[in-house]
Amino acid sequence: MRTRINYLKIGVTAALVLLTAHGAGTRTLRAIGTSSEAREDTSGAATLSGIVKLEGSQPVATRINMAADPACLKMHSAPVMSEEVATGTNGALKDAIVYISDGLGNRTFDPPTEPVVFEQKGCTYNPHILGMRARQTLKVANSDPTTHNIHPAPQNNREWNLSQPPGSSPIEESFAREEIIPVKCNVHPWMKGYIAVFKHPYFAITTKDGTFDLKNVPPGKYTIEAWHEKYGVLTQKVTLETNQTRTLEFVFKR
Ligand SMILES: [Cu+2]
Repeated sequence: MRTRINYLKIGVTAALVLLTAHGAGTRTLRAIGTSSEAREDTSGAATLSGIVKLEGSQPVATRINMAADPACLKMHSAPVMSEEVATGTNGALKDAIVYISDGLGNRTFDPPTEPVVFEQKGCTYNPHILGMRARQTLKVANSDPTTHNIHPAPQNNREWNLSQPPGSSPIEESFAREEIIPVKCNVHPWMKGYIAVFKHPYFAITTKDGTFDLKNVPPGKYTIEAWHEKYGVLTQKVTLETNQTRTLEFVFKR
């Protein structure tokens, strides 16, 4: 009985720690742009915003079967759907990454000192796609009462593969180079996510309304890419004048 109470205590403490960590992470994600803006010279900077859409009949989300791990299954009262393709109204596409792929020249950008948090929660990744900067600290948190094995599979960075039992403190790692890295869990085959690493702050991940905003972009000629895990990459070239606000639309086809 005593052991059980201790386990409960550990569980509650761990949950509180992770809640705190997650809260901090959420704030960090919002703060990335702000802290970078503060450091960079933003006079004359332009804004590039727009929307990513999926044209054609809208895909039906597939249901994830978590029966292989009862601890995962127990955490959900409603069906859990795959996040591979998620759309909003009028074909708005969620979880596309829009970023400057060329045109920044030899400008360099210091990574934010705040970490980003990639959380394993309900045996899924939260967020499904995490954006971060090269050399920024990544904290991988396990909020579940089951063991996960986080395994990013990069092409251009060091690969690692770590087991994380319930109640463990967050794993701290970082990636040195730009890359969109697939992440999987070796315990739960349905767990799939991505960590997108950039050496500059000009990237955005679309929410359910499909929109993106790249703020404080120095005037110049750029190649902008929109990436989606299922539909690939679309590219557009754009010239941004001083203080200009431009909009772009990216349309993936099924
Ligand atoms: Cu897992």
